Amino acid sequence: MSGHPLHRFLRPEALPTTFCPGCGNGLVAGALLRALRRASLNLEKTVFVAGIGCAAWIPSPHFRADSLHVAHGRAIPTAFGIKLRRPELNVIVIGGDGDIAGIGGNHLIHAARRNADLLVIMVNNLVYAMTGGQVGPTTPHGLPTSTTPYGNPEHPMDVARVVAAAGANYVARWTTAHLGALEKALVKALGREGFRFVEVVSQCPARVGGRLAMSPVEAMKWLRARAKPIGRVGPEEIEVGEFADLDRPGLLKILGEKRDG
Ligand SMILES: Cc1ncc(C[n+]2csc(CCOP(=O)(O)OP(=O)(O)O)c2C)c(N)n1
Ligand SMILES: [Mg+2]
Repeated sequence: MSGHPLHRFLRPEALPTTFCPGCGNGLVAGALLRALRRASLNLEKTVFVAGIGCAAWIPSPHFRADSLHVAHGRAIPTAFGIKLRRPELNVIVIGGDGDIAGIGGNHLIHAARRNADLLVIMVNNLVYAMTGGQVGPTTPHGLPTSTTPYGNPEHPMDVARVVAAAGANYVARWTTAHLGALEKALVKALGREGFRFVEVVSQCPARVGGRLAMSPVEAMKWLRARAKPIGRVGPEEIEVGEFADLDRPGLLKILGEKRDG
């Protein structure tokens, strides 16, 4: 690792990561670190907040930055508390589908509605991976999981569309098989104020791939083949692209204007 341009963002004592071989979390971490470098963001002015789950381990312990690991589902309100107190900091939330859209779903919708000045990155590996691969709010209909061994009888929530409808400034969805587009979306999101949400559909070799006898490479080919542009998506496919791209003032600016005026 030494000498690699991203090395300055990582804590050497935390490497190698504890992620399973072939996990998408390393790809998401790489895309985010490249985006931070491209956006010339100072990590000393950045705070990462994560709840509980495998994806929540992306920032802490790996990133050489201040990070908080908080209660499951509560990363968004904690992060906005930090942003309100220290508006000069970049505050970035990273978590899984269960953390952000399941137990934390109400916080997500209302932070988007308020256009709260946060970047939220949700790694959607389709299940609650850390606890054993249980069905969650984004599990596709029919997918077998540890709690739905005959296939998920429910239908998933389209989280990117929900967040866009709730009022977020910027919303994009890509997969770990679209790292260039993901990095671009993260750079754009880092440059905005207000609520920004980037969903990354990702492979989970341990809890999903194993059950389907699909290797990480096959899973990424599956993601690439299933991803279709917005509005051109079939029932079993993954809609990718930008769902919101607005430049409205964030909540902090509005609160500041009210206070000063
Ligand atoms: C309040 C609370 N409820 C439940 C749990 C158990 N728990 C830990 S991680 C997790 C699921 C995480 O799933 P997700 O957010 O999708 O992350 P992943 O592991 O899939 O990356 C759950 C239910 C907990 N730690 N705290
Ligand atoms: Mg998950």
